Amino acid sequence: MLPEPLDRDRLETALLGADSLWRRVEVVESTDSTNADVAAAARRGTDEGLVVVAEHQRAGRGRLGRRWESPPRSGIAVSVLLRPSSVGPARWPWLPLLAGLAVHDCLADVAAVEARLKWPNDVLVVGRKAAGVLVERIDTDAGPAAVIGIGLNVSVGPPELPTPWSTSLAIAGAATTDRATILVELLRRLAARYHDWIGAEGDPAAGLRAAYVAACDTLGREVRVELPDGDPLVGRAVGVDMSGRLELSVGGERRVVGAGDVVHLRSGS
Ligand code: BT5
Repeated sequence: MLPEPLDRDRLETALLGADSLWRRVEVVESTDSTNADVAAAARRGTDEGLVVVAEHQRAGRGRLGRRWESPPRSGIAVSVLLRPSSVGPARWPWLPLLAGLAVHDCLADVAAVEARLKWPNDVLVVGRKAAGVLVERIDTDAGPAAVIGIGLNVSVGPPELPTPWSTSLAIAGAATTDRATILVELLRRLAARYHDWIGAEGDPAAGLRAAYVAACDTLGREVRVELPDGDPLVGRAVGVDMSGRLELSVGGERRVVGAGDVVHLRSGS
């Protein structure tokens, strides 16, 4: 039996309001990609605060042209439109990390699931991926916009998992698998983190970096980083710099990586 559909009225009642970042919530039965829908809205000049949720995506996007796959109503597929015009572009790479942290916070508080972040923004539960984040910067006539897309596996069971390295809240024994409850809390935490970040003019030293580091499972580990172009790097993850990049020690040399896929090799000593 399919889980309950998402109720737009319930979401709007919980999320919209004079003080809220969220201005409008759309729930669509099926679409190619909520990120693509929100990007199109951004290009049409839509203001910050649009939320688009899909019960199913036919062509959900991952990073670097990859796919995000999830059966209908088995998870959360949500994208939001932000216009952080007061924050300089050099600090925008913190947005995906901030979004991963919001998922992490939500899972701990609402679902009683201890998640850890794999740099930059995979959300792992017991070492497996339960959620992913895709942030796209869109140039529009009204200035640059950020589309933050989050995919979270909620009720999907083992036979339907897209990879052997993925998991879901149901598999993790979460305290709730009610998607509306989780989505509302996730968007509240995302709004709170975003509010603090804007208030600090994007400065990660104002608390975001420390919170990220505390939630990040990559630091201290031996890792292999597959770079978008070039040979993989193998070394120890030692930090996250002020631009949100991963700092590595490779054969005693410091290397910094802004984009790539991390494989955790073993825990640090
Ligand atoms: C991500 O990419 O993890 C970003 C996923 C973002 C999805 C959301 S859903 C709402 C919004 N609209 C969109 O179109 N996208 C966003 P990446 O780090 O590149 O990981 C993609 C890889 O994760 C795939 O190549 C698979 O190996 C794996 N994968 C695909 N579906 C998955 C799932 N449901 N759970 C766990 N892993 C998955």
